[in-house]
Amino acid sequence: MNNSGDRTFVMIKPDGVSRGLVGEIVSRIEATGLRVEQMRLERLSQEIVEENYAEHRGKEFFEPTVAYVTSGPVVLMIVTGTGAQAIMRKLMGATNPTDAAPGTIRGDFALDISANVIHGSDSPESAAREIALFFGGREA
Ligand SMILES: Nc1nc2c(ncn2[C@@H]2O[C@H](COP(=O)(O)OP(=O)(O)OP(=O)(O)O)[C@@H](O)[C@H]2O)c(=O)[nH]1
Ligand SMILES: [Mg+2]
Repeated sequence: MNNSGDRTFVMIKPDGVSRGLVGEIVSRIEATGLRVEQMRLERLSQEIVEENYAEHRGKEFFEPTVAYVTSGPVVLMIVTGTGAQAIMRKLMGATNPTDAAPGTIRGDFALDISANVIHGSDSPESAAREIALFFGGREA
C-alpha cells in the first residue's frame, strides 16, 4: 500500500518562532523525506487554540497552555509523506523537555514544558481534525 499521501498537522510554537528556529525545524522535517505541503505564520485566536487542545479542557495546564500558544505568532504546517504523523512525533520528542532525548527537536531546543517549541498531532484521527481546523475542511 502506498501511504505517501499521509498528512499531519504541525505547529511551531511562539518560542520556536521568536528564537528563529523555523528554518532549523523545517530542515529537520525535510531531512526525513517528509514534505511541507502548506505553511503559514499567524497569531492564533484563543478560540481556535482551545479547540485544538479541547481534549485537555479542565486540566490544570489547559489555560496556561492556551495563553502560551496565543502569546505570539506561530507557524502552521501540513506535513506529508508515509507515516507523517508518527514520524513527526518521533522527531519532536517527549512533551516534557526534561524527558526529551537529545537529537529530538524538544530535546535539543526546549527547557520548559509550556515553551516546548513544537506541536504535532498525536494520532491520524487528530491529524485529520487539526488539518480541518487550521486549513479548512477541503484540506482534510
Ligand atoms: N505545565 C504543564 N503543561 C503541560 C502538561 N502536560 C502537557 N502540558 C502542555 O500542554 C501541551 C499539550 O499536552 P499534550 O497534548 O499532552 O502533549 P503533546 O501532545 O506532547 O504536546 P502538543 O503537541 O503541544 O499537543 C504540551 O505541549 C505542554 O505544553 C503538564 O503536566 N504540565
Ligand atoms: Mg498533544
